[in-house]
Amino acid sequence: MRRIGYIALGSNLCEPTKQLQMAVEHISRLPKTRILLVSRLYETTPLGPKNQPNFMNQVISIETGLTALALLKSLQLIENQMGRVRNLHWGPRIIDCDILLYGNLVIDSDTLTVPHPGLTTRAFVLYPLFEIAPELVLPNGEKVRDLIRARSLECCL
Ligand code: ROI
Repeated sequence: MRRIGYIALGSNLCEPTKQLQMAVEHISRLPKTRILLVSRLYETTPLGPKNQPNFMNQVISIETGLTALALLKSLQLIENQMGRVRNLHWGPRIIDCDILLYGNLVIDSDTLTVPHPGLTTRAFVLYPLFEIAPELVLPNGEKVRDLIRARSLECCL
């Protein structure tokens, strides 16, 4: 079964713009997967420790025949191939590829939570998501449009 997925990308190390480009290229080469839409890049101030560089953030949509778990594993492999090292919690990173949404599925397992728990509160995710999917409705019925409007999110962009 093919589903529409939304992936958030973030980087604040080693030329973040290039890292995001490379991540999109890697994702475009995944089996049974094609990229539908790519948001522009958003420069954002870090959530978490402030003594790190600003982030570049982006959201893309894909159509994929991979299962959610296979997609997660593939994205983790891409992160590792691109030199991501997991050390500081909420520290700087070369690349982050997070599954925001996977079709209309709600997944709450040890390894994967979808929709992504940060989706509804993080401006650096909501704005690029809204750019490429202004009419998007979450599995619980919430509209991305309303999340941005109602919370009058402090804009970190
Ligand atoms: N802050 C911003 N602005 N963008 C991110 O992608 C991001 N990713 C993270 C933490 C460190 C929580 N902060 C972030 O993982």
